[in-house]
Amino acid sequence: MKTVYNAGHAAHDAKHEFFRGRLVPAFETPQRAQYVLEALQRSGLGDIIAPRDHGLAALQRVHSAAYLRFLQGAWSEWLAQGGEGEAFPAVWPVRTLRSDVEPRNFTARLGLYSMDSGTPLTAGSWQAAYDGAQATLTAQALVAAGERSAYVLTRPPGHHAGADFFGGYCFVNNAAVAAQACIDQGARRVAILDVDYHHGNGTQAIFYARADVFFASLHGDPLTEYPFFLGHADEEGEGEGRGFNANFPLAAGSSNDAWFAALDAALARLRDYGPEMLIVSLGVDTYGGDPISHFALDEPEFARLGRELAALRRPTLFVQEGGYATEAIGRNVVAVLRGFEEGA
Ligand code: SP5
Ligand code: ZN
Repeated sequence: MKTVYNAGHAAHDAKHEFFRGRLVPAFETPQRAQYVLEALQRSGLGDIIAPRDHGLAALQRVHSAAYLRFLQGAWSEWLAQGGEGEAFPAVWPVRTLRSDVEPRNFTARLGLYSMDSGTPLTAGSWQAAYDGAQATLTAQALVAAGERSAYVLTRPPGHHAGADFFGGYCFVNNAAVAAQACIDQGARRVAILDVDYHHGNGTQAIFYARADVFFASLHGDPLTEYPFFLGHADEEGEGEGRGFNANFPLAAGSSNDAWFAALDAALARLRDYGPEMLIVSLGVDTYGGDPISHFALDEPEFARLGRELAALRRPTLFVQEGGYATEAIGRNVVAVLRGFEEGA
């Protein structure tokens, strides 16, 4: 399996995030990708190649023009209004406030285009996220051209980013960009399976009213786990998309047996759907040792995940999402990809 590596990822290097009233060291760090890269190099899994630039148009297919303009200019605006350090949102248009009028004030726009205060925007955030989407499009093209599978090694991750907001460490929704690229190349059915610990609220929202992209997600129950405000089992899609969204929330602390039972249920839905391509939002924050998550997967379970995904027999694109146990993330990702190759 080839890896497309976004070597520009380290341009996004947030040092801190807000947590319980303090700035704590960021969990989503450049070291994460570095460790995965080293594990891949040791694994002999396949070539590690550079992205080709496919341009901005594919991002505009899933994100609003206003949001992308905001991201591109955000850092210079932040500096211009006296921002020091990393840009943290501080005010949001919640219920009863208007989000249909874009304020001129930068702090207001930072809130309008975000969902949490845990995702600092830095000097290189846009460039790293843009490069990550290009890496994803490069890998999507490989699979569309007949490769059995490909893996995108990138950060920041993408699945919390919606059409017009960032959050959950995510800025550009790579999995959504790839799915839309498949559709724009003529696919009629694409599936996204999100196995990150956190519900992929951005991806779900982007495709919620559509039948051409099936979104299925296994995740910590939003009653207690981030992103809290989406990811319940009764979210089944709307309009033409009704029946094409499937959530499998699991209580924090769930066993591996419970997790694989949910995986089997999700895979059954995807098998019935019959997608032309499978896109896997591959977060490995389901690892038992993850510092911000509460499932119990370990190397053998990650290998089993890979084998079960291969059994779907679909061209498969893996896109890196979360995973914060830095020293274990490489081993866990390699276990999934190796398991897939064994099963393929
Ligand atoms: C892509 C992805 O996995 N995003 C996850 C975003 C989670 N943001 C909330 C993190 C809360 C940090 N909790 C710290 C617990 C320290 N014991
Ligand atoms: Zn996550």
